[in-house]
Amino acid sequence: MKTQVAIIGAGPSGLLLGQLLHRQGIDTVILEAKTPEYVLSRIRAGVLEYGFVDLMREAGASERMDREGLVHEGFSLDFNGRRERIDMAGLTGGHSVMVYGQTDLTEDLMAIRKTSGAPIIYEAANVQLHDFYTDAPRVTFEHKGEKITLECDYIAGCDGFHGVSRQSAPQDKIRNFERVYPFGWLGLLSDTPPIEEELLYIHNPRGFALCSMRSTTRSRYYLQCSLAEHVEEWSDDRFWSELSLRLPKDIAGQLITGPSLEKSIAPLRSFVAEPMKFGRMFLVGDAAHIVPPTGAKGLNLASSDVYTLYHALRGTYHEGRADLLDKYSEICLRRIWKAERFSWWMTMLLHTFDEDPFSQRIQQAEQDYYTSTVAGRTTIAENYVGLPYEPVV
Ligand code: RFL
Ligand code: PHB
Repeated sequence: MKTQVAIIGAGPSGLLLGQLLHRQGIDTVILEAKTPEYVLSRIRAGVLEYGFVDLMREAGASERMDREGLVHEGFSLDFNGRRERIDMAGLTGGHSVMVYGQTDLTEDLMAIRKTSGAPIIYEAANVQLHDFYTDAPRVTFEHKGEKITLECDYIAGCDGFHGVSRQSAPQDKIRNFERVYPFGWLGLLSDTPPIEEELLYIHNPRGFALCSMRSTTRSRYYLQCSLAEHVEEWSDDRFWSELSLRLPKDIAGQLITGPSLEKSIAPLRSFVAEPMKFGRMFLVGDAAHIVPPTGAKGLNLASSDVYTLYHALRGTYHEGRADLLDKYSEICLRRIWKAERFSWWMTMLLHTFDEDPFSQRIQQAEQDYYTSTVAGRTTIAENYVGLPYEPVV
């Protein structure tokens, strides 16, 4: 089997990259370890930066998103009952975000891949990357009991944090940066109308809470929880009563509860691997970096990596610009570290820590300062809508 770009992983990164390259006449084969149903069962992101929205349009994959996605021009922060709205559009010259679930977006990209006829192999087992420091990289895998070799020009490692691509990089050539946080997020999805029209991030002595949504009839809520807790210990009733206790008092009565469609706990982590290029193998999205979800940046960073690799590959194949791929890592990392900083900072600003009194007062001062000045609110707004993508030239 032969292709130009072998893509490992059919999450949003791999599918979007595949579609953009397909439209440029560049051949790809996508290898995915799981089934399509499994990939779609993971409930994750919901907030898309305008840069991601534009890239979905460029990929010709935006029809349903443009029809059903909710454009949000602001969101609110609540500090123990003191509410501050961040007017994203007003503070950034008109930028907004799109609320549209990762599940729907992945489903759209899967459907387009199917229509395009470009190959995607689900349940590819024992995927291994070879010879990516030569001009003839290979990927081997097993499918339906058969051992298959895929020859290619380049490998795009879009296989998430636990994938094989990052692990295949030579250990003496990679450096990892990491921070773990002493809590997780317990998420619940339900077919109930959202408590408010916009997202609400809540700092409360009982712990952080987030009111988000997927549509006008489907809500997504999160609670800060301890890492020792198990999801089975959280009945729906327990979740709703804890959320009510953390909601601002003036709106707690408006909460509409219902049976959960999904409930899960995610640990919070910051992680970056440097570099993101190893010969002819490139790390993309969660394969290279993780952020705590407080800034809604994970999927959006995957999108800017895809944008950069797509433009570098297009320049290489269509204009003979071999230099562009060498810039991939540095262009991506400049944006990644800024999003890492914002996600870390939002996490520190909004969660409840078991901290000394001095640190607690500093947190209060940060909350106060950043929301009471135009400069502070602008900083939050411009990071939340997404910093601009760097041109690949
Ligand atoms: P994914 O989505 O993990 O997809 C990787 C794919 O690779 C497959 N794979 C393999 N395939 C072949 N061989 C192997 N050896 C393989 N190993 C793995 C996997 O099965 C999978 O299908 O990575 P990708 O595409 O880079 O996408 C990243 C995003 O999924 C992630 O950043 C976001 O979900 C993060 N995130 C959020 N991001 C946002 O931008 N906005 C948000 O509002 C937001 N909220 C969230 C989030 C993540 C969360 N969790 C659970 C981590 C909320 C939560 C709770
Ligand atoms: C979500 O809707 O899943 C979501 C929204 C905003 C975040 C994190 C997650 O910061």
